[in-house]
Amino acid sequence: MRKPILAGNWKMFKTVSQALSYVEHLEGLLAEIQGVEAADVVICAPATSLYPLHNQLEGSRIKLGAQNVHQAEEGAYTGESSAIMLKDAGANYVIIGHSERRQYFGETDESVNAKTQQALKHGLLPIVCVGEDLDQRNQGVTNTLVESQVRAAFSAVSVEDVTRCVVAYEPIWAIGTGMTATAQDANAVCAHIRTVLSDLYGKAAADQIRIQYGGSVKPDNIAELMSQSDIDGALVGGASLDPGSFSKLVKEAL
Ligand code: G2H
Repeated sequence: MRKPILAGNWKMFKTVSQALSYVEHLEGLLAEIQGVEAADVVICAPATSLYPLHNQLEGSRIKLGAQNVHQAEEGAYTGESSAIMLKDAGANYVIIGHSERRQYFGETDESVNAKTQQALKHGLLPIVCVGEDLDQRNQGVTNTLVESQVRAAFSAVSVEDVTRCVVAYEPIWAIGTGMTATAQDANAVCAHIRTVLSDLYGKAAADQIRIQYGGSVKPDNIAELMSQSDIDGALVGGASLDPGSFSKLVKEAL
């Protein structure tokens, strides 16, 4: 009953011309996949490519996402993009609190919450990232940590708004490393996230919220991940950079 969502996170890759030729290629490949309309396919591109992609993708099944948003309406924040700007440039979704943003740009649970509220206010659908590092996993605090990240991210977010959000569970130790959590381990954390959401918003709302797994997702491991009860999609980095690989991943996910 939850529509699968496969989102490519290009990170800091691709010029405008590379982005445009990629989506042209991806569109053709997706058109050959039977039943592709059963899933949401999203490309989270660098801010520089959003508007050109938006123009090229008019009427396309491919949705656009940004990779970050500032929490203020506007202001003297050199180098940042507001929710209004991203929406205007054609983004439907925005990744918030990716571990690379938390690690390299000082994002905290508080800023993730402020960004989530700001995105929702302007009609962007947040993809809120949570996940533990290797030390935390080894200490056995994964569920506790992820629970506190989820509670903080959605603080003061209404039940109507939370059902528009996507949660991406990305264990940091599995990002770009080739190490993937087993499908069962990933599902156990995603199920815990749903329990936390149910505690906060009730079971009916929690059952509507899509939870993605992210971290070295590839065409050859997506099917097993998608067969799990609480995994509704994937946030895909490396394997989304090539349209052939990403379209194969979408096909295997259905
Ligand atoms: C995790 C993921 C994309 P990758 O960052 O969000 O990247 O698939 O390369 O591990």
